[in-house]
This record gives sequence, C-alpha cells and structure tokens, in this order.
Amino acid sequence: MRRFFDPRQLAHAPVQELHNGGFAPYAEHPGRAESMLAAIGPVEPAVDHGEAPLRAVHTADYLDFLRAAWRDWRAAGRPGDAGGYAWPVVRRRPLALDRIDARLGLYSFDASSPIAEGTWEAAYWSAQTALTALDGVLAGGTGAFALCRPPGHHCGADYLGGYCYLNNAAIAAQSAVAAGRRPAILDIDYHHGNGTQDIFYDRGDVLFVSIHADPVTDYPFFWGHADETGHGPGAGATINLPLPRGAGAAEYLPALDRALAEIRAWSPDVLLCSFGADTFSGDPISHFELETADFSALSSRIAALGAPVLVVMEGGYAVDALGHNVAAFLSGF
Ligand code: OKP
Ligand code: ZN
Repeated sequence: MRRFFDPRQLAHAPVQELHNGGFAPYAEHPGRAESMLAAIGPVEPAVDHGEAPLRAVHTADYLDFLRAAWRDWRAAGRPGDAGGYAWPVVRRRPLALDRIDARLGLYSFDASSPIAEGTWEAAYWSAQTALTALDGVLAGGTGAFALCRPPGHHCGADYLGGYCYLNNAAIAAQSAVAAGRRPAILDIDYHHGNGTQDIFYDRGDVLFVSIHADPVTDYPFFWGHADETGHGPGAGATINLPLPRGAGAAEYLPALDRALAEIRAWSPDVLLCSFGADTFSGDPISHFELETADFSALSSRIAALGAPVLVVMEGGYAVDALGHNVAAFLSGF
C-alpha cells in the first residue's frame, strides 16, 4: 500500500487559550503525524491539484473565510489563534456580517477548532494528500494510505469543527465521482463523521456508512443517530451504526461485518475508509476498547471486500501508540 504525506501539513499548530488565561495542550497536534511517520516507513509527498477539487465540496464563501480567518483575527487586534464563541442557532436570519468574531460563528459549529497561522496551509496540503493518494488508487493500485492531518470528517460544505477544516475524505470521494467512479465511504473513527454525512446526505451516488460512539453520550451529539438514513435521492445511502461506550472487539467486529455487508450490497468500485485510531483502549478522549492487534482484524475484513481502498486518516490521540496502531491497521491490507 502506497503511503502519502506532505510536510506542509505540520504547519497547523494551534495554541489553545483557556478562559483563565492559561494554555491547554491541543489534542490534534503535529506530534501525531510524527508518531505515524516513525511507524509506517517512507511516504510520498502530495501533488498539487489546486483549489477546484476543494470547491467541488466546500462553498467559495467558506474557503475565502478559512483562508483569511487568522489574518483577519490578527488584523482586528486579537491575540493568539482565531476561534468562534457565538453561533447563529437554527432559525436566526442569515445576516452578512463582516466582523471576524461573527464570521467565526457563522462558519463553525463548535469551539474546539482554533484557526492558527498555518491552518490553511496544513489543511490545504492534507486535502492534496488525500487527492494524490486517490490518484494512486484510481490508477489501478490495490490501495493507498493518506496520512491526512488535520483530519476532515467533522467539517461540512461551509463549516469547520472537531479539529477539521477541509473534508479530505469527501473531497476525495467527490473527485472519484468526477472520475466516473461509484465510491462508498466507511467511517470508523470513534466520533461520528457529521461533516461527511451532511455533504452526501441527499445524494444517491455516494454511500456513507459509519460506526461510532453513540451520539447520545458522545461528540458530536447532534448527528450520527441510527434513524439518520439520508434524504431524497440519498434516502438509504446513509447508514449509522452507533455503539455504546466501552465497546471492544467483541462488539465492534459484528458492527463492522454489518457495515461491510451493506457496502457489499451497494457494490462500490472504490472504498474510502475514514480511519480513526481513537477507538483504541488507551485513547485519552475516547471510550472504546480496541487493542493494537484488533486494528489488523478490522483491515483484513475490509480488504476482503475486494474493492480498492483509500484509507484517509482521521483521529487518534494516544500519541505514543498511534503509529503502532496505524501500522497494525495498514498491515491487514
Ligand atoms: C475529532 B476526530 C472539548 C471536546 C472537543 C472534539 C473531538 C473531535 C474529534 N473538551 N471534542 O473525530 O477524532
Ligand atoms: Zn475521532
């Protein structure tokens, strides 16, 4: 399996300021990429596909906002990194406000995704890494790993959140559709991929299947419930399989088998796997109990589908184990 990563993805390094003036370590930090790089061996850099494939998923307004947000924040005299703190809840009027504070609220859904000086650069190259790895898969390889970071599955067409700024998996899936393919997305991060779901919710040309912590107890709470199954032409093309906190391989593998049966019935010609290693027992922000060896059991089941696979990295925050968990996952293909 070819592996792809671009060093420009390291440019995103937010500093999270607390309300008491202190600073907290930010879970999605560049050391995650270093841990994976140390464990998976040589990687190939991204090839620049430009902004057109980003615009095929994200709105032009959102991309303009994201590109300029940190500069606008600093130009407004604000310290540290940019982040929203006031949101236009459902049924507010769509006001065209210029103030950076208002725009941050308009284009985000949570407070956990600061925009730092290097955020645009890193997110841009994270998406390009996914697109470059997709090229490898579409050219006839058996599969590829896109070491995407920052991750992407929480951000939608016009909003960021959950450490995510550009939806790498959705951008690659849309690019596969443009190339005449029939992609399915299997999201196996601990957290529901609400952004990916939103992007394809009313479309019948991309299947989205997700196994994740039940949003009754876990982030992102407002998406990922089992009764969310798609809309209009997309009815039935979204499948959510929530699991309770504490789930280990004994609960996870049957859910995976069910997800794979749904995917097989849909007969995709390419599979995108949004992979999070935050299902690991030692993950500091998550509550499943998979062990390192379990990750190769997951991937060998996925490989048995027989479709070419693009693995797109999402979460995983137990940094010391992260590289080993990713290497174990890749070893099953
Ligand atoms: C990203 B991915 C703050 C909680 C914020 C955000 C979780 C984002 C996970 N106390 N939680 O899906 O791994
Ligand atoms: Zn996650």
